[in-house]
Parts: sequence; C-alpha cells; structure tokens
Amino acid sequence: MNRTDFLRTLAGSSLAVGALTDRAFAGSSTGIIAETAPFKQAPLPYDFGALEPSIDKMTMEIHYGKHHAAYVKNLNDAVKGTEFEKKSLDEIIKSIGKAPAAIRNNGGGHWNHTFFWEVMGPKKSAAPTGAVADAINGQFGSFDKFKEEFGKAATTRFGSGWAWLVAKGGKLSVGSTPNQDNPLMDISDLKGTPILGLDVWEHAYYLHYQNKRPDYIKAFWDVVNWEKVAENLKKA
Ligand code: MN3
Repeated sequence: MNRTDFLRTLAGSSLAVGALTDRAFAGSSTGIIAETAPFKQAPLPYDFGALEPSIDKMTMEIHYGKHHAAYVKNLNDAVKGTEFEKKSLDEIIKSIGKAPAAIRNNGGGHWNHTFFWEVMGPKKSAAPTGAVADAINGQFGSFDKFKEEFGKAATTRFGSGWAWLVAKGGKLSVGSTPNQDNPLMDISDLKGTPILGLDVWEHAYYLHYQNKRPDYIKAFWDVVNWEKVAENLKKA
C-alpha cells in the first residue's frame, strides 16, 4: 500500500485523517475548511503526475507547491493579529465583504484550491452516475448539455477566475467568479454551494496548453472525481 492508498483507506475515519493530516477536510454541510488559523495545506490526495495527460506533472507541482502554498502563507500573514484569526475559513469566506483584500484573495485562494484538488482524481470515469447524473440530466437536459454550459462559463470568464457547478435551493446552476472569489462569498454574484469547480487562471494550464484554455477545459472532464462531486451534492 503506498502513501496515497494509505490516506484513502484512512479517509473512512475522519478522526484518523484529522490526526494524520492535521488540517484535513472538515466536511461540514456549509463548507470544507472549518479550521482556524494557522491554516495548512492538506496533502494532495494523489501524486503530482496522476492527472496526466490532462494536467501535467510540472503544472501540478507548481500549482500545489507554489501557488496554493503561497495563498496559505499569505492568508496566515493577513489574519495575524486581526479579528479573523479566531474565525474558521468557512466563516471568513461567508462574510468576506468585511475582510481586507489580502484575506479575500488568499482566503479564497486557499478555499478554492483545497476544493479543486479533491474534485479531481486519477480514476477516469467518463460521466457521473446515480444522483449526480439524475440531478444534471434533470437540470440541464443531458450531460453533454451540462458540459457545454460549464465549458462556456469557464471559457468566457475574462482573465483569472473559476467556473462552478453550484447547488442552491434544490437546483443546480453553472457560472463563474473572478480572481479567487467563490459562490459561498457574500459578495459573489454567483451564489450557492460549490459541487464542482475549475481553476481557469493561466497558472492552472499555461505550461501545457498555453493560450488554449478550451483544450484544458475539455481535458478536465477526464479527471473529474465524480464520487467526490456526489459527496458534495449530498451535503449541499
Ligand atoms: Mn490556481
């Protein structure tokens, strides 16, 4: 059993995972990072090269090891000595309109990347099944139509940002947010509980895809962890 399998096996027990990873996913109905400062990166749940060829190893190494790590460091620096030091990241995110830009950018960055790593995985299943498939088909008509709408949101987000599938009031919708904002933020135009998200910052794809964001979006479907998406939907 390698380390990744070991972590997966332990994932059945939140206590064990909490002890092992220190700041593992809290898994509440309202969000995923219930911990307070100092925030830490949970281990990537697979190897850096595990998402190839959709997402190359070097991009993952830099994205997780440099970009995400920097958001965590900068977030910890930004909350130090402020009223936000005692709040969980989920609480901070929900009332982000009261926070300074450094906390909005880096808190969002930490939340979004923590979420993003989990909704991807090396197991390639072409399409969702069960409740997720039913919900997507019911809302969008078909999986292909959903992919088209999600892809449109991801492609048309100008500059840096994220595309999302969100649940709100028993309905699914797709949309995007700028920079490191997300649909849980009080200031966000798109609101709801994130079910699936895609980072469309250039740092997420430029090494391999350069300016071809649509190719990256297309390849993303091969590495979506539909089991995690199903969990997110269940909790939403
Ligand atoms: Mn990123």
